[in-house]
Amino acid sequence: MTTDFKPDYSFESIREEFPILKREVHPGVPLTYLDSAATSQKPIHVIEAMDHYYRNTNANIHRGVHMLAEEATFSYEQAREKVARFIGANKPKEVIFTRNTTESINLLAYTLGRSLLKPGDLVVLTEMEHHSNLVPWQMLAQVLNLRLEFIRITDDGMLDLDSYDQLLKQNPKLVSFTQMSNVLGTINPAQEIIKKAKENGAVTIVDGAQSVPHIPVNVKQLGADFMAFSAHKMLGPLGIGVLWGREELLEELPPFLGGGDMIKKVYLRSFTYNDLPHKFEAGTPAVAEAIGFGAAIDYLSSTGMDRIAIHEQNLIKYAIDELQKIDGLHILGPDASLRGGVASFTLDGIHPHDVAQILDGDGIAVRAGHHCAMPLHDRYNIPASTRASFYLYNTINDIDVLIKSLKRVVKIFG
Ligand code: C6P
Repeated sequence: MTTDFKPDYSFESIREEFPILKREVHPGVPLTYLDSAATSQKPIHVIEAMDHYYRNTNANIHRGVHMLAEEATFSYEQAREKVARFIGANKPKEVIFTRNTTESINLLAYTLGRSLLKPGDLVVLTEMEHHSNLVPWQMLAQVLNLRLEFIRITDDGMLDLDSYDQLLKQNPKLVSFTQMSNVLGTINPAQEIIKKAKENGAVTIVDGAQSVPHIPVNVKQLGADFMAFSAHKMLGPLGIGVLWGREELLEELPPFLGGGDMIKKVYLRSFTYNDLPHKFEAGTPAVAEAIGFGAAIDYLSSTGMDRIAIHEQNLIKYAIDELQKIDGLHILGPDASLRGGVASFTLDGIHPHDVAQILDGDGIAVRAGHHCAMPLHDRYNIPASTRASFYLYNTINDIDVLIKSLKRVVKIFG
Protein backbone atom coordinates (compact mmCIF):
# COMPACT_ATOMS: atom_id res chain seq x y z
CA MET A 1 0.00 0.00 0.00
CA THR A 2 1.45 3.34 -0.99
CA THR A 3 -1.05 5.96 0.24
CA ASP A 4 -2.05 7.08 3.72
CA PHE A 5 -5.31 5.14 3.37
CA LYS A 6 -6.68 3.67 6.62
CA PRO A 7 -8.59 0.45 5.91
CA ASP A 8 -11.67 -0.55 7.89
CA TYR A 9 -10.41 -3.92 9.13
CA SER A 10 -13.84 -5.08 10.27
CA PHE A 11 -14.72 -5.49 6.59
CA GLU A 12 -11.94 -8.07 6.22
CA SER A 13 -13.95 -10.61 8.23
CA ILE A 14 -16.96 -10.19 5.94
CA ARG A 15 -15.12 -12.17 3.26
CA GLU A 16 -15.41 -15.29 5.39
CA GLU A 17 -19.17 -15.23 4.86
CA PHE A 18 -18.93 -15.43 1.06
CA PRO A 19 -18.03 -19.04 0.20
CA ILE A 20 -17.12 -18.27 -3.42
CA LEU A 21 -14.33 -15.92 -2.35
CA LYS A 22 -12.41 -18.95 -1.07
CA ARG A 23 -12.21 -20.65 -4.46
CA GLU A 24 -9.30 -20.79 -6.85
CA VAL A 25 -10.17 -19.88 -10.44
CA HIS A 26 -7.02 -21.49 -11.88
CA PRO A 27 -4.74 -23.98 -10.10
CA GLY A 28 -3.12 -22.07 -7.25
CA VAL A 29 -4.72 -18.77 -8.32
CA PRO A 30 -7.33 -17.38 -5.92
CA LEU A 31 -10.35 -15.39 -7.13
CA THR A 32 -10.18 -11.60 -6.97
CA TYR A 33 -13.76 -10.60 -7.70
CA LEU A 34 -14.02 -7.07 -9.12
CA ASP A 35 -17.23 -7.42 -11.11
CA SER A 36 -19.94 -6.62 -8.57
CA ALA A 37 -21.56 -4.01 -10.81
CA ALA A 38 -22.47 -6.94 -13.11
CA THR A 39 -23.66 -9.11 -10.23
CA SER A 40 -22.70 -9.39 -6.58
CA GLN A 41 -21.57 -12.50 -4.76
CA LYS A 42 -23.89 -14.09 -2.17
CA PRO A 43 -23.27 -14.53 1.56
CA ILE A 44 -23.92 -17.90 3.16
CA HIS A 45 -27.06 -16.48 4.87
CA VAL A 46 -28.73 -15.93 1.49
CA ILE A 47 -27.72 -19.33 0.14
CA GLU A 48 -28.97 -21.03 3.33
CA ALA A 49 -32.28 -19.12 3.39
CA MET A 50 -33.09 -20.37 -0.12
CA ASP A 51 -31.89 -23.88 0.65
CA HIS A 52 -34.04 -23.93 3.80
CA TYR A 53 -37.10 -22.86 1.80
CA TYR A 54 -36.71 -25.68 -0.73
CA ARG A 55 -35.98 -28.30 1.94
CA ASN A 56 -38.81 -27.30 4.29
CA THR A 57 -41.49 -25.13 2.75
CA ASN A 58 -41.63 -25.27 -1.04
CA ALA A 59 -45.20 -24.40 -2.11
CA ASN A 60 -47.03 -21.99 -4.35
CA ILE A 61 -48.24 -18.80 -2.69
CA HIS A 62 -51.60 -16.99 -2.32
CA ARG A 63 -53.36 -20.16 -3.52
CA GLY A 64 -53.32 -23.04 -1.04
CA VAL A 65 -54.77 -23.24 2.45
CA HIS A 66 -52.33 -25.94 3.53
CA MET A 67 -49.52 -25.21 5.98
CA LEU A 68 -46.73 -25.11 3.42
CA ALA A 69 -48.62 -22.65 1.21
CA GLU A 70 -49.33 -20.43 4.20
CA GLU A 71 -45.70 -20.48 5.30
CA ALA A 72 -44.50 -19.72 1.76
CA THR A 73 -46.98 -16.84 1.41
CA PHE A 74 -45.96 -15.44 4.79
CA SER A 75 -42.24 -15.53 3.92
CA TYR A 76 -42.81 -14.02 0.46
CA GLU A 77 -44.83 -11.13 1.90
CA GLN A 78 -42.30 -10.69 4.70
CA ALA A 79 -39.61 -10.18 2.02
CA ARG A 80 -41.77 -7.45 0.49
CA GLU A 81 -41.98 -5.74 3.91
CA LYS A 82 -38.19 -5.90 4.26
CA VAL A 83 -37.70 -4.27 0.86
CA ALA A 84 -40.23 -1.56 1.72
CA ARG A 85 -38.45 -0.75 5.00
CA PHE A 86 -35.03 -0.82 3.33
CA ILE A 87 -35.93 1.92 0.83
CA GLY A 88 -38.24 3.88 3.14
CA ALA A 89 -41.44 3.13 1.18
CA ASN A 90 -44.73 4.18 2.73
CA LYS A 91 -46.32 0.74 2.44
CA PRO A 92 -45.27 -2.78 1.40
CA LYS A 93 -47.87 -2.73 -1.37
CA GLU A 94 -45.83 -0.05 -3.13
CA VAL A 95 -43.18 -2.74 -3.74
CA ILE A 96 -43.81 -4.83 -6.86
CA PHE A 97 -41.63 -7.89 -7.40
CA THR A 98 -40.41 -8.22 -10.99
CA ARG A 99 -37.57 -10.23 -12.54
CA ASN A 100 -35.03 -7.39 -12.51
CA THR A 101 -34.46 -3.67 -13.14
CA THR A 102 -34.94 -4.22 -16.87
CA GLU A 103 -38.39 -5.73 -16.39
CA SER A 104 -39.36 -2.99 -13.93
CA ILE A 105 -38.55 -0.28 -16.48
CA ASN A 106 -40.27 -2.18 -19.28
CA LEU A 107 -43.34 -2.52 -17.04
CA LEU A 108 -43.35 1.26 -16.65
CA ALA A 109 -42.82 1.93 -20.36
CA TYR A 110 -45.70 -0.41 -21.24
CA THR A 111 -48.15 0.90 -18.66
CA LEU A 112 -47.25 4.61 -18.82
CA GLY A 113 -47.51 4.24 -22.61
CA ARG A 114 -51.14 3.21 -22.09
CA SER A 115 -51.99 5.90 -19.55
CA LEU A 116 -49.85 9.01 -19.09
CA LEU A 117 -47.96 9.36 -22.37
CA LYS A 118 -49.49 10.64 -25.61
CA PRO A 119 -48.07 11.12 -29.14
CA GLY A 120 -45.63 14.02 -29.31
CA ASP A 121 -44.84 13.95 -25.56
CA LEU A 122 -41.25 14.55 -24.48
CA VAL A 123 -39.36 11.96 -22.42
CA VAL A 124 -36.04 13.09 -20.92
CA LEU A 125 -33.28 10.54 -20.31
CA THR A 126 -29.51 11.00 -19.95
CA GLU A 127 -26.51 10.13 -22.11
CA MET A 128 -25.18 7.86 -19.37
CA GLU A 129 -28.13 5.43 -19.28
CA HIS A 130 -27.81 1.67 -19.33
CA HIS A 131 -29.60 0.15 -22.34
CA SER A 132 -32.35 -0.95 -19.92
CA ASN A 133 -33.33 2.68 -19.44
CA LEU A 134 -32.98 3.55 -23.14
CA VAL A 135 -34.37 0.76 -25.29
CA PRO A 136 -37.81 0.45 -23.57
CA TRP A 137 -38.37 4.18 -24.21
CA GLN A 138 -37.09 3.90 -27.79
CA MET A 139 -39.54 1.01 -28.35
CA LEU A 140 -42.38 3.06 -26.88
CA ALA A 141 -41.34 6.15 -28.86
CA GLN A 142 -41.67 4.15 -32.09
CA VAL A 143 -45.23 3.12 -31.23
CA LEU A 144 -46.43 6.40 -29.67
CA ASN A 145 -44.32 8.86 -31.65
CA LEU A 146 -42.72 10.27 -28.49
CA ARG A 147 -39.79 12.69 -28.48
CA LEU A 148 -36.68 11.51 -26.62
CA GLU A 149 -34.10 14.03 -25.40
CA PHE A 150 -31.01 13.56 -23.29
CA ILE A 151 -29.30 15.38 -20.45
CA ARG A 152 -25.73 15.75 -21.74
CA ILE A 153 -22.66 14.53 -19.88
CA THR A 154 -19.52 16.56 -19.36
CA ASP A 155 -16.03 15.39 -20.35
CA ASP A 156 -15.39 14.38 -16.74
CA GLY A 157 -18.52 12.25 -16.52
CA MET A 158 -21.00 14.49 -14.71
CA LEU A 159 -24.52 15.34 -15.81
CA ASP A 160 -24.64 18.76 -17.45
CA LEU A 161 -27.48 20.28 -15.44
CA ASP A 162 -27.62 23.36 -17.71
CA SER A 163 -28.68 21.09 -20.56
CA TYR A 164 -31.33 19.66 -18.18
CA ASP A 165 -32.65 23.15 -17.44
CA GLN A 166 -32.98 23.75 -21.19
CA LEU A 167 -34.94 20.51 -21.65
CA LEU A 168 -37.25 21.35 -18.76
CA LYS A 169 -38.36 24.45 -20.68
CA GLN A 170 -39.90 22.05 -23.22
CA ASN A 171 -42.23 20.59 -20.54
CA PRO A 172 -41.27 16.91 -20.51
CA LYS A 173 -43.92 14.45 -19.32
CA LEU A 174 -41.34 12.04 -17.92
CA VAL A 175 -37.76 12.20 -16.63
CA SER A 176 -36.03 8.84 -16.19
CA PHE A 177 -32.38 8.61 -15.10
CA THR A 178 -29.83 6.47 -13.32
CA GLN A 179 -28.88 7.43 -9.78
CA MET A 180 -25.43 5.92 -10.29
CA SER A 181 -23.70 5.20 -13.61
CA ASN A 182 -22.60 1.58 -14.10
CA VAL A 183 -19.63 2.81 -16.19
CA LEU A 184 -18.54 6.17 -14.81
CA GLY A 185 -19.51 5.47 -11.23
CA THR A 186 -20.96 8.99 -11.08
CA ILE A 187 -23.53 9.46 -8.32
CA ASN A 188 -26.05 11.85 -9.81
CA PRO A 189 -27.80 14.58 -7.78
CA ALA A 190 -31.06 12.64 -7.83
CA GLN A 191 -32.92 14.82 -5.34
CA GLU A 192 -32.19 17.98 -7.35
CA ILE A 193 -33.11 16.33 -10.68
CA ILE A 194 -36.40 15.09 -9.24
CA LYS A 195 -37.25 18.41 -7.57
CA LYS A 196 -36.80 20.27 -10.86
CA ALA A 197 -38.82 17.67 -12.77
CA LYS A 198 -41.66 17.98 -10.23
CA GLU A 199 -41.65 21.77 -10.45
CA ASN A 200 -42.22 21.29 -14.17
CA GLY A 201 -44.96 18.69 -13.69
CA ALA A 202 -42.98 15.68 -14.96
CA VAL A 203 -43.20 12.14 -13.59
CA THR A 204 -39.83 10.77 -12.40
CA ILE A 205 -38.26 7.32 -12.60
CA VAL A 206 -34.97 6.48 -10.89
CA ASP A 207 -32.89 3.56 -12.13
CA GLY A 208 -31.50 2.39 -8.80
CA ALA A 209 -29.74 -0.73 -10.12
CA GLN A 210 -26.32 0.56 -9.07
CA SER A 211 -27.28 2.91 -6.23
CA VAL A 212 -29.62 0.88 -4.00
CA PRO A 213 -26.97 -1.84 -3.42
CA HIS A 214 -24.22 0.63 -2.50
CA ILE A 215 -25.52 3.81 -0.85
CA PRO A 216 -28.38 4.53 1.56
CA VAL A 217 -31.48 5.25 -0.54
CA ASN A 218 -34.76 6.56 0.82
CA VAL A 219 -37.46 6.97 -1.80
CA LYS A 220 -39.44 9.46 0.30
CA GLN A 221 -36.39 11.67 0.80
CA LEU A 222 -35.63 11.50 -2.92
CA GLY A 223 -39.19 12.47 -3.76
CA ALA A 224 -39.25 10.11 -6.75
CA ASP A 225 -42.38 8.62 -8.31
CA PHE A 226 -40.86 5.27 -9.32
CA MET A 227 -37.64 3.38 -8.70
CA ALA A 228 -36.27 0.16 -10.18
CA PHE A 229 -33.53 -2.17 -8.90
CA SER A 230 -32.34 -5.80 -8.94
CA ALA A 231 -31.70 -8.21 -6.04
CA HIS A 232 -28.74 -9.90 -7.70
CA LYS A 233 -26.61 -6.73 -7.47
CA MET A 234 -27.24 -6.44 -3.71
CA LEU A 235 -26.18 -9.87 -2.40
CA GLY A 236 -29.51 -11.47 -3.37
CA PRO A 237 -30.34 -14.10 -5.98
CA LEU A 238 -30.73 -13.70 -9.72
CA GLY A 239 -34.25 -13.54 -11.14
CA ILE A 240 -35.96 -11.10 -8.78
CA GLY A 241 -36.09 -7.32 -8.85
CA VAL A 242 -38.24 -4.46 -7.67
CA LEU A 243 -40.42 -1.76 -9.04
CA TRP A 244 -41.28 0.68 -6.29
CA GLY A 245 -43.91 3.30 -7.05
CA ARG A 246 -46.02 5.81 -5.15
CA GLU A 247 -49.31 4.12 -4.32
CA GLU A 248 -51.55 6.66 -6.05
CA LEU A 249 -49.55 6.40 -9.28
CA LEU A 250 -49.43 2.61 -9.25
CA GLU A 251 -53.22 2.65 -8.74
CA GLU A 252 -53.61 4.73 -11.90
CA LEU A 253 -51.54 2.44 -14.12
CA PRO A 254 -53.16 -0.41 -16.04
CA PRO A 255 -51.85 -3.93 -15.36
CA PHE A 256 -48.79 -5.21 -17.26
CA LEU A 257 -48.90 -9.00 -17.68
CA GLY A 258 -52.21 -10.88 -17.58
CA GLY A 259 -52.77 -14.25 -15.89
CA GLY A 260 -53.11 -15.81 -12.45
CA ASP A 261 -52.88 -13.78 -9.22
CA MET A 262 -53.30 -10.38 -10.91
CA ILE A 263 -57.09 -10.83 -11.27
CA LYS A 264 -60.12 -10.46 -9.02
CA LYS A 265 -62.85 -11.86 -11.31
CA VAL A 266 -62.50 -13.47 -14.72
CA TYR A 267 -65.35 -13.95 -17.18
CA LEU A 268 -65.07 -15.45 -20.65
CA ARG A 269 -64.69 -12.06 -22.30
CA SER A 270 -63.47 -9.76 -19.53
CA PHE A 271 -61.78 -9.54 -16.14
CA THR A 272 -61.34 -7.23 -13.18
CA TYR A 273 -57.91 -6.83 -11.70
CA ASN A 274 -56.54 -7.40 -8.23
CA ASP A 275 -55.40 -4.80 -5.68
CA LEU A 276 -51.80 -3.64 -5.35
CA PRO A 277 -49.26 -5.17 -5.39
CA HIS A 278 -50.81 -8.32 -6.93
CA LYS A 279 -52.18 -6.37 -9.91
CA PHE A 280 -48.62 -6.29 -11.29
CA GLU A 281 -47.52 -9.79 -10.25
CA ALA A 282 -49.07 -12.20 -12.76
CA GLY A 283 -48.23 -15.90 -12.52
CA THR A 284 -46.27 -17.86 -9.94
CA PRO A 285 -43.52 -15.59 -8.61
CA ALA A 286 -39.95 -16.37 -7.62
CA VAL A 287 -40.70 -17.33 -4.01
CA ALA A 288 -37.32 -18.77 -3.00
CA GLU A 289 -35.66 -15.77 -4.62
CA ALA A 290 -37.85 -13.35 -2.65
CA ILE A 291 -36.83 -15.15 0.56
CA GLY A 292 -33.15 -14.99 -0.46
CA PHE A 293 -33.61 -11.31 -1.26
CA GLY A 294 -35.07 -10.75 2.21
CA ALA A 295 -32.02 -12.44 3.75
CA ALA A 296 -29.74 -10.20 1.63
CA ILE A 297 -31.53 -7.12 2.91
CA ASP A 298 -31.16 -8.34 6.50
CA TYR A 299 -27.44 -8.73 5.83
CA LEU A 300 -27.02 -5.28 4.27
CA SER A 301 -29.11 -3.61 6.99
CA SER A 302 -27.19 -5.22 9.82
CA THR A 303 -23.87 -4.26 8.20
CA GLY A 304 -25.19 -0.72 7.68
CA MET A 305 -25.54 1.00 4.31
CA ASP A 306 -23.67 4.06 5.63
CA ARG A 307 -20.69 1.90 6.55
CA ILE A 308 -20.81 0.08 3.21
CA ALA A 309 -20.82 3.39 1.31
CA ILE A 310 -17.84 4.68 3.32
CA HIS A 311 -15.93 1.43 2.81
CA GLU A 312 -16.47 1.65 -0.96
CA GLN A 313 -15.51 5.34 -0.95
CA ASN A 314 -12.20 4.36 0.67
CA LEU A 315 -11.65 1.60 -1.89
CA ILE A 316 -12.41 3.78 -4.92
CA LYS A 317 -10.17 6.60 -3.67
CA TYR A 318 -7.29 4.19 -3.27
CA ALA A 319 -8.02 2.50 -6.62
CA ILE A 320 -8.12 5.77 -8.55
CA ASP A 321 -4.91 6.99 -6.93
CA GLU A 322 -3.14 3.79 -7.90
CA LEU A 323 -4.66 3.45 -11.39
CA GLN A 324 -3.58 7.00 -12.23
CA LYS A 325 0.05 6.00 -11.72
CA ILE A 326 -0.07 3.52 -14.64
CA ASP A 327 1.31 4.99 -17.89
CA GLY A 328 -1.23 5.21 -20.72
CA LEU A 329 -4.21 4.42 -18.46
CA HIS A 330 -7.20 6.77 -18.73
CA ILE A 331 -9.99 6.64 -16.17
CA LEU A 332 -13.54 7.47 -17.26
CA GLY A 333 -15.68 9.54 -14.95
CA PRO A 334 -15.30 12.06 -12.15
CA ASP A 335 -13.17 12.47 -9.04
CA ALA A 336 -13.41 9.61 -6.54
CA SER A 337 -15.40 11.78 -4.11
CA LEU A 338 -18.23 12.05 -6.66
CA ARG A 339 -18.60 8.37 -7.47
CA GLY A 340 -19.37 4.93 -6.11
CA GLY A 341 -17.11 1.90 -6.27
CA VAL A 342 -16.77 1.68 -10.06
CA ALA A 343 -13.63 2.44 -12.10
CA SER A 344 -13.74 2.03 -15.89
CA PHE A 345 -10.62 2.77 -17.88
CA THR A 346 -8.82 2.38 -21.19
CA LEU A 347 -5.17 1.54 -21.77
CA ASP A 348 -3.47 3.12 -24.78
CA GLY A 349 -3.14 0.64 -27.63
CA ILE A 350 -4.52 -2.34 -25.68
CA HIS A 351 -8.01 -3.71 -26.27
CA PRO A 352 -10.14 -4.08 -23.11
CA HIS A 353 -10.79 -7.75 -23.92
CA ASP A 354 -7.03 -8.41 -23.96
CA VAL A 355 -6.72 -6.59 -20.64
CA ALA A 356 -9.53 -8.65 -19.09
CA GLN A 357 -8.06 -11.89 -20.41
CA ILE A 358 -4.67 -11.29 -18.86
CA LEU A 359 -6.30 -10.19 -15.58
CA ASP A 360 -8.31 -13.42 -15.63
CA GLY A 361 -5.06 -15.35 -15.81
CA ASP A 362 -4.21 -13.73 -12.46
CA GLY A 363 -7.62 -14.74 -11.08
CA ILE A 364 -9.11 -11.25 -11.42
CA ALA A 365 -12.71 -10.93 -12.62
CA VAL A 366 -13.44 -7.59 -14.31
CA ARG A 367 -15.80 -6.68 -17.13
CA ALA A 368 -14.64 -5.58 -20.58
CA GLY A 369 -16.83 -4.15 -23.33
CA HIS A 370 -19.50 -1.47 -23.51
CA HIS A 371 -21.19 -2.56 -20.25
CA CYS A 372 -24.64 -2.18 -21.91
CA ALA A 373 -23.99 1.54 -22.32
CA MET A 374 -23.02 1.96 -25.98
CA PRO A 375 -24.15 5.62 -26.33
CA LEU A 376 -22.05 6.52 -23.30
CA HIS A 377 -18.96 4.98 -24.91
CA ASP A 378 -19.82 6.79 -28.18
CA ARG A 379 -19.86 10.03 -26.18
CA TYR A 380 -16.19 9.47 -25.31
CA ASN A 381 -15.32 8.13 -28.78
CA ILE A 382 -14.24 4.74 -27.48
CA PRO A 383 -15.72 1.36 -28.42
CA ALA A 384 -15.17 -0.26 -25.04
CA SER A 385 -13.53 -0.04 -21.64
CA THR A 386 -12.35 -2.28 -18.81
CA ARG A 387 -14.30 -1.96 -15.57
CA ALA A 388 -13.36 -2.89 -12.00
CA SER A 389 -16.20 -2.61 -9.51
CA PHE A 390 -16.20 -3.09 -5.76
CA TYR A 391 -18.49 -4.16 -2.96
CA LEU A 392 -18.39 -4.63 0.78
CA TYR A 393 -16.31 -7.84 0.53
CA ASN A 394 -13.48 -6.19 -1.43
CA THR A 395 -10.28 -5.07 0.24
CA ILE A 396 -7.23 -2.92 -0.44
CA ASN A 397 -5.39 -6.16 -1.17
CA ASP A 398 -7.80 -6.82 -4.09
CA ILE A 399 -6.83 -3.46 -5.56
CA ASP A 400 -3.13 -4.14 -5.06
CA VAL A 401 -3.59 -7.45 -6.94
CA LEU A 402 -5.36 -5.57 -9.76
CA ILE A 403 -2.67 -2.92 -10.03
CA LYS A 404 0.13 -5.51 -10.09
CA SER A 405 -1.63 -7.44 -12.84
CA LEU A 406 -2.30 -4.27 -14.87
CA LYS A 407 1.41 -3.47 -14.74
CA ARG A 408 1.98 -6.96 -16.19
CA VAL A 409 -0.52 -6.16 -18.99
CA VAL A 410 1.38 -2.99 -19.86
CA LYS A 411 4.67 -4.90 -19.88
CA ILE A 412 3.30 -7.68 -22.12
CA PHE A 413 1.92 -5.23 -24.68
CA GLY A 414 5.01 -3.05 -24.34
N1 C6P B 1 -25.82 -3.55 -15.31
C1 C6P B 1 -23.51 -4.17 -15.58
O1 C6P B 1 -22.61 -5.01 -15.72
P1 C6P B 1 -30.68 -6.04 -14.78
O2 C6P B 1 -29.82 -6.70 -15.82
O3 C6P B 1 -32.09 -5.88 -15.25
O4 C6P B 1 -30.56 -6.67 -13.43
O5 C6P B 1 -30.08 -4.57 -14.58
C2 C6P B 1 -30.05 -3.71 -15.67
C3 C6P B 1 -29.33 -2.45 -15.33
C4 C6P B 1 -30.03 -1.25 -15.32
N2 C6P B 1 -29.45 -0.11 -14.97
C5 C6P B 1 -28.15 -0.05 -14.61
C6 C6P B 1 -27.57 1.26 -14.20
C7 C6P B 1 -27.39 -1.22 -14.60
O6 C6P B 1 -26.12 -1.16 -14.26
C8 C6P B 1 -27.97 -2.45 -14.99
C9 C6P B 1 -27.18 -3.70 -15.05
C10 C6P B 1 -24.91 -4.68 -15.33
O7 C6P B 1 -23.31 -2.97 -15.62
C11 C6P B 1 -25.30 -5.77 -16.29
S1 C6P B 1 -25.40 -5.22 -17.94
